[in-house]
Amino acid sequence: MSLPSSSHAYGIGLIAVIIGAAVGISYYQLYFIPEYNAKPHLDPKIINPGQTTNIAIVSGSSIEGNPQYFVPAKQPIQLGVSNLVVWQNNDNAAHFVTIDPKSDYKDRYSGDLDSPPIMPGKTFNFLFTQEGTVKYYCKVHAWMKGEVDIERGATTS
Ligand SMILES: [Cu+2]
Repeated sequence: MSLPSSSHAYGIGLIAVIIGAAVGISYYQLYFIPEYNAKPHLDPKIINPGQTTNIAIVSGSSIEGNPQYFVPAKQPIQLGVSNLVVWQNNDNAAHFVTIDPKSDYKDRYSGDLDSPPIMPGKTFNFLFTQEGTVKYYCKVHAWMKGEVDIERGATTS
């Protein structure tokens, strides 16, 4: 007498568990994973800073012993103010801007600092969105080294 009804309840319970699991998996795939992988929410001032910071790749940089390569070689920038950096290649050879592999800086918004070849007369932009010290170099001219020091800007919360 009680067996059929308990078996029926068991069946309903099992269906509820299956539906619950399906809902849970769907939530995980549709909402949790995309949210987890999404770019961080940033202060709009960091995404669109008021100023750009210009770094020149000077003429003769492909020759080791040139007086300068990246100018300024050491560049402070402020988040929300000047964190968009533009490298301008003023040399007659192609150059790269690549983060030093020993650096522990990893920009969650912009990804890796690893430019394509920057041709003569061309520029390369990178938006730094976190505090830190970034040492970089040119991967075809290892003597070309530079540094960007990203500091908290006055306007950043
Ligand atoms: Cu180079």
